[in-house]
Amino acid sequence: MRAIYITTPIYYPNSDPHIGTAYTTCIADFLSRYYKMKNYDVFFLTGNDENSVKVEEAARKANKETKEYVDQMAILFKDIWNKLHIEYDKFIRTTDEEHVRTATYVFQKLFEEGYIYKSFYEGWYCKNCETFWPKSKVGEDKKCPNVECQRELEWLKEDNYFFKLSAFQDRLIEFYENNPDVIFPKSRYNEVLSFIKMGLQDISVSRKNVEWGIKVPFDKEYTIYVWIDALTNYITGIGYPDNFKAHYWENVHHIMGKDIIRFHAVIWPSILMALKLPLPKKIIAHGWLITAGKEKISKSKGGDIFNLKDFVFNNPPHLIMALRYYLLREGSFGEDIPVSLERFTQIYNSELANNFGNLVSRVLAIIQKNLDGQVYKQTDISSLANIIDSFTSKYYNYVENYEFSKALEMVVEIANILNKKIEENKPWEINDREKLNNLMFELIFGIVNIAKLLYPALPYTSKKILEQIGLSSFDTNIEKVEIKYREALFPTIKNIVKT
Ligand code: ME8
Repeated sequence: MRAIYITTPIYYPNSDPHIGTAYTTCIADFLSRYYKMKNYDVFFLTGNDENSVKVEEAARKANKETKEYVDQMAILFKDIWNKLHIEYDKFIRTTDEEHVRTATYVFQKLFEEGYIYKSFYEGWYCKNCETFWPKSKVGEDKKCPNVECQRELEWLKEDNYFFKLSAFQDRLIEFYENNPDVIFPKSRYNEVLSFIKMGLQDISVSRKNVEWGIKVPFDKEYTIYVWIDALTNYITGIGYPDNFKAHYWENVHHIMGKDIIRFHAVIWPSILMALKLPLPKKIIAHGWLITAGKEKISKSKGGDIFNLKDFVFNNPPHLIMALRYYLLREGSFGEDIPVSLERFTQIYNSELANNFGNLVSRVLAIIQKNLDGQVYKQTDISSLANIIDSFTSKYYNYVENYEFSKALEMVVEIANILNKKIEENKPWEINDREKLNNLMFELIFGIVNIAKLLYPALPYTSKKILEQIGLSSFDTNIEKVEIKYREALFPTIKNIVKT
């Protein structure tokens, strides 16, 4: 059985997850369920990045002990992911004992191998972003170059531990030139490669006199820089070093927003080379969800019109499925995607309610009413099966190229074909029971295929479809179906959904 390891970034719990965080997590869940459906041995990791100064600050603002605060936030994140039907295999927290052990081990090992050394650091530092900025990026105003932040930078002067990033420049260039498909999309690949070719500087990997964080094992005055700690989560998650599940590591797919591609495509592979571990198979960077005014939706600037937390706690599962569908169906993966409640409602009504929902409801109603709730396979259905097969292989191709919207369009196409079949054959006018059975069986066969292909995006809906027709698996080799009950999958919504 082929294995695959899928990761999301670990999120800073300095505020509630929002629609942008949900976007990455839904994509990872889609891929994870897709590969499970294709019988891969999947391990899906998500979690929280807790050892950050901004998390400590958020706890202070909330008048809580940092530990108490991160514990509560971890519960909230898990609750929200559960509501969104995110089926992760492990939720990692960087305060977990096993992670502290791994991060410490990694730092020690890099030091022993000569990749970490102590030196004097002087330069611009943003406390909020925990980022060291090169002089070339810093303007006259000495504000953080991150447009979302723009806080005052501080001139940091301290002895620090450095990681020899510069030593990996040539090896990274060679790796990416030989493996141009590791980074998706191509535009990010080009960006990363030209960044490396401009020359890599060694980076500071510790902070002095910062209390909250993992201590440098051989010098307790220092904590390990949050990004080194955070990136290490991907190997802690699968047991490194003592119980390392290397078969997952061989095929790891890291998914993230474009904002953090350089950490993942430059620093992380260098650390892996230093540890003599294989490099990631895929580094997949999506675009940002943006507001109507084209601003990135973010914790600091807001803009989450869905208000994720309220949305998932106050809406029924079919609307939560609709949110997943909307995120996967809208825009083009890799590009920025404007988010609007109008588009959500439009997609909901046209594709979920009027296409899939209506199809299932009509077919089940006719079978219940005119065929005593049962249909049997009596004729050859290979002509429809072939059409569906061809859409299915396109769907597989699209998913494996991260073209989620086009993949879902293939399912819409199958539903269109089935709906058209109903309109053309007018089953409500067919009196011949056998003829009606054969038509309805074909439609049911199509619906089972739709349920299967919708599963990665809409797991709840997909199971509801199977339940209603009394099946327990997506095996499309069916001989007989008996309708168990009928319930609208997506009742039409008239206005923009308000929570
Ligand atoms: O960066 N659109 O955590 P973070 C799409 N802890 N995705 C968005 C988004 C938006 N508007 N806003 C956020 C960190 N995201 C580090 C990561 S990993 C070793 C450490 C998503 O809480 C997107 O995946 O700031 C982005 O990369 C991530 O949230 C940043 O989350």
